[in-house]
Amino acid sequence: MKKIGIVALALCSTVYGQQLKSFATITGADKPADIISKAAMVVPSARQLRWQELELTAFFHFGINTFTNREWGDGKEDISLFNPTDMDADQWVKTVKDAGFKQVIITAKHHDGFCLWPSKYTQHSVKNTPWKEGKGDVVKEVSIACKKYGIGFGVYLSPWDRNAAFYGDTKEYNEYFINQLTELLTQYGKVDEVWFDGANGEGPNGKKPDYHFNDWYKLIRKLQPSAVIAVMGPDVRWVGTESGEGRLTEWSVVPADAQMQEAIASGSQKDLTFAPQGNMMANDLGSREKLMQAKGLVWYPAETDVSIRPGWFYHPAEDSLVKTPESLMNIYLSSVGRNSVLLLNIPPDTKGQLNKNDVENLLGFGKLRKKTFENNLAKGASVKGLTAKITTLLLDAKNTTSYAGSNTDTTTTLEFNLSGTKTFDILLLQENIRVGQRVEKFVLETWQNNDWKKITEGTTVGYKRIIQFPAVAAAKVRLRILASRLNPLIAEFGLYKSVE
Ligand code: FUL
Repeated sequence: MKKIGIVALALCSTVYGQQLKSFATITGADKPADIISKAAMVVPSARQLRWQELELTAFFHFGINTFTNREWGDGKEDISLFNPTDMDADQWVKTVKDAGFKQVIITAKHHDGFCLWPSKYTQHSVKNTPWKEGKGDVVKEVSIACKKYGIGFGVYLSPWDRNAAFYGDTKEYNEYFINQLTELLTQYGKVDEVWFDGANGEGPNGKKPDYHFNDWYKLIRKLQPSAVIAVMGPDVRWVGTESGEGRLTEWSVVPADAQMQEAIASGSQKDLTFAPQGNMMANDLGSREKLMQAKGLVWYPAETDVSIRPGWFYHPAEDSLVKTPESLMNIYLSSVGRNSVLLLNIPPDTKGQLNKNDVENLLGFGKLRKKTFENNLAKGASVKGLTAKITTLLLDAKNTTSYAGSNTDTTTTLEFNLSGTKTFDILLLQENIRVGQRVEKFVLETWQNNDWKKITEGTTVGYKRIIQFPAVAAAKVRLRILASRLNPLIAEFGLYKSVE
């Protein structure tokens, strides 16, 4: 669709005494093996790491479209229609928090240009609506609720603005955009994510403005240095679908183009903006083959956005089409379980509340997920050749501790003697991404009738990999890492039984 990522630069971190960075350059002198080990040493920046560990973030699409029953407004709507009868941002945030979500993003301005906060720079905002006699501020109410419930707060600000009369004028529009962004970044406390969509239509003068992304990024880094900038931004990329399905092979390290190399060489990488190489929606973004053609490498992880309903905005006709807890669980498995963060949209209705069907299914999903993953059946297992202390690293539910194996071997076999026969149908793996993403191929086997039998297999792991398969009973299982970019660093091994 309209989301093509643009990447800027990243931070350095020290892990186990090594200086690890979220980008690397490749020179003509690098041999294939050097490129692969460089890729394995690229790590998330602090802000990317915090974001990845959230796992679940929520989107609230709310605005004039909620009241016109549309998905995309044209900017000409009568904004006196905006009048939530019982606005309750507390209910939105409490619900998602109770369902296990760790951050929210509010559509402060969608493509129609209507602002959910009383911006000084336009008349097309809540300040000119009957809601609270023009004294309301939805962005503020959401930010207050996020603080109250202790979860992250993010803003969606659509670059495409179908209301601004000067939208086609690059200079004027960018000034306007910077002013609006400044309001959002200075009036609501800490902002944890800024989400830019890639849609860019024509203004009334038939022209499309150039978006001055670099200026926007600099402003965000200055005013909210810990916020990730998503989709049309340097920190987080769009997974490429809106179905809730991520890639089976999902590398967080992808090629970046030559501009990055020049900027690093000139020592100006702090202001760097560079486009990732090629199509970020392609199926293969980070395989060995792709890396061989790269000029640079960057940590650029995937976010999977999907709506709980068919549309992004609330439509009464979709009340019966809210995704069930089971379907949300499948989405969790195919997004978070495929090395991505889930951004689930739950659109508030014309009352200004989440509809009861959405609330019920969301809480149902939260319960189902909790129940499914509350009991790691591998807990208490011993691992052949490992001490109890090392074994704990694999089973302590912490992705910060990991089993490293021999640093001269890119394969590993972990043979688990479970405490008795266990029945399971889910495998969960995590790598310690603080030191990079390495695993390329793995297989899970069980010991049955005096032989090892393959149960499931996969390629990448990254932050988290979850695979569901037909239930199997076994007392002995083994995980074989068949290929890895450096010695594999396995942070977690889990076996679970899905809830009936
Ligand atoms: C899209 C937009 O055009 C949709 O309306 C929605 O906001 C979605 C999250 O991104 O590109």
